[in-house]
Amino acid sequence: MVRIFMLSLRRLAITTFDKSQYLLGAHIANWPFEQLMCFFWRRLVSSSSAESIQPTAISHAIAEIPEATKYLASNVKTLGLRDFAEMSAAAHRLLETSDLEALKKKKADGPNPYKLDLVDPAPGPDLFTAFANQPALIAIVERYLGVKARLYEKYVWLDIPLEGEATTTQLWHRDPDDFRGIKIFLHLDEVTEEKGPFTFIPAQHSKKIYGLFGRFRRYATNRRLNDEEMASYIPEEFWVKRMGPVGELVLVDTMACFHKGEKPKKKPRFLFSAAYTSVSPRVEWK
Ligand SMILES: O=C(O)CCC(=O)C(=O)O
Repeated sequence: MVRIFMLSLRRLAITTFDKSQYLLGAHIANWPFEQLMCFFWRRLVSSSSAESIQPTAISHAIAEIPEATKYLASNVKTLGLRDFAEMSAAAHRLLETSDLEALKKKKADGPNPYKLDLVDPAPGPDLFTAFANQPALIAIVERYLGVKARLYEKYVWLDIPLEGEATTTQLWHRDPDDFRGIKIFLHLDEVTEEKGPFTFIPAQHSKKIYGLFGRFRRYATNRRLNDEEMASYIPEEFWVKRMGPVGELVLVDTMACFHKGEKPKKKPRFLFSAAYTSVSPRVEWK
């Protein structure tokens, strides 16, 4: 009975939040409102006690993701990330030893055939998970989220050039996973224009069009936009393309910033990525 009551409240909280954001667009999608909603959200839907959502590593954060832009561009050295060389070497070994043709076949009929996963995204006892869970990264993420962070997936991605139109993650979108959430995109090889860089629109520009189309933060009904459509709302001069050498990374709130991976033109892009939400995200991945 209590469970049904809590689930109904959860439903109500989601609907109210989405509806109000949709109707009022950017005006209501501001920090105090989000904080208030997050506060009630976690208390309504989470079985976690208040202590279990407290950030753990926040005091060690050596950098901050600004609230206005909701992204931080940096590199592994500046952020003091450890074990990058080992993680990168392991990723490159995987690239050399993986059966890429078999991976391509496996992905061929799926929604994003161009994105080859070289590791299982689920966190596990491996060095990719350990890299993503290191205190220096968790501290920055928790400082931004304001609550304990959970790594929900990590990726070693090879994005390959394929014929055809841009699709799924190659179109402009925001992620639906939680009210606030961070993804990191870390170069395992130099990223150039022809490899299809990660591209995003900082939050202060993205939020101008939250209320213009689709239902706010709803994956299923959220329209994805091609470049032409996006340019008609937010001019290209506000788009940020992440190109640069090995070890560069960007931490982005992908729930708040429109983003996409450009279609690789000639060469594949090799990237490490990790995604963090609160411990009780609004969308639970299976
Ligand atoms: O491939 C990329 O750079 C972007 C991937 C993406 O859109 C996502 O992880 O949500």
